[in-house]
Amino acid sequence: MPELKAIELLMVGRMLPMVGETLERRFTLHRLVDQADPAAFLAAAGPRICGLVSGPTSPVDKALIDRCPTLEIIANFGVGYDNVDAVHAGTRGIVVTNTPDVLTEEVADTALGLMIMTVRELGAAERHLRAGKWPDAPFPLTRASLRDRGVGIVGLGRIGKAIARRVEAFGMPVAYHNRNRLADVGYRYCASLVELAKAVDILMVVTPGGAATRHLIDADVLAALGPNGILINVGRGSVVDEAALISALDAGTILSAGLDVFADEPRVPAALIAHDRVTLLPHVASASQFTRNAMGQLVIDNLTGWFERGEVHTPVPEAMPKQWYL
Ligand code: NAP
Ligand code: 8YV
Repeated sequence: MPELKAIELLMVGRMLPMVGETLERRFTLHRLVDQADPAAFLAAAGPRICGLVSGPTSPVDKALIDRCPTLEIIANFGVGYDNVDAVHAGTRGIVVTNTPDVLTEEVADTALGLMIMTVRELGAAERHLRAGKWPDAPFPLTRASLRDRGVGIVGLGRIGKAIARRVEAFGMPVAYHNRNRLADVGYRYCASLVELAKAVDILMVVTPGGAATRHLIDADVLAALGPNGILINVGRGSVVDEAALISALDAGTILSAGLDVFADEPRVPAALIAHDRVTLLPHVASASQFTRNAMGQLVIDNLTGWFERGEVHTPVPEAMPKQWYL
């Protein structure tokens, strides 16, 4: 077995402490955020770095990857890996891993919570109570209800399917849009997003980010969703054209929105914060100790498995180990 301590890893950005603490005990771990001069550090240590550890707020672009000529693996903390140039990593034979499945149910739970909060204006109702307004007036009846509403899921993958199961249990019809129609589900498939938005009252976005999904939810989709329509986004902020969303909320083109993700996190447009009907969460869909620890353990297992046995649990398709193709 190779001596793991001889292997140098670089953590890009901040991460759950247990990941760094465990990796530090097994490997030689450097943290880019601790370097006084990150560029000088990379120039000196890049040639020795065999593994990168990244998270959604830490971009791993072509330039960073190429600073590390002996890089073997990029282990990303998060199922979404739009922060990593996985295609470039793949062309260099570098394996990229993410953290699917272990967060699916948690994210689906949060998506349902966000949907109910938004539809029934529960955040605003709580603010009404805390502001001491209840003795003067009851909180107004909500314009929307889950009754008589259909849910359209944009991205019926692992998390989308877990959301769909929960929505079904609420007695609400489900439709979906993916690039590919699924053979294993009975939900209505809409080949276009506008068709899906016209067919439902709640649009639930749970696609990956990146160039292929940028601004999928644009002014046309919001217009198709209509004045009773509600947009929920637990995928990536980049999937929604935020300027078009703000205009649609201002104009009453749609009723409201519930957002866990934003285009420029952690910055959230003031125009969204000002909308009382909009429910805003600070990217917390997977953020329980239970689930984040499971994600962290998967990062550790992928790195340890790779350097001990040349095996990983969860490679992404663009950058898989060679033996997976055999
Ligand atoms: P997944 O199983 O890969 O599902 C992704 C789904 O999106 C697939 O059904 C895919 O179907 C669809 N899709 C991809 N590109 C599309 C496009 N251009 N147009 C329409 N549909 C498209 O991934 P997952 O595990 O469910 O995770 C989904 C995403 O959720 C992650 O990538 C991440 O961005 C986000 N996420 C957010 C949080 C949070 O904290 N808010 C937590 C976890 C995950 P086709 O390939 O057929 O199009
Ligand atoms: C992040 C997520 O991992 O998995 C994803 O794609 O967006 C989240 O679970 C989380 O924000 C880590 O910081």
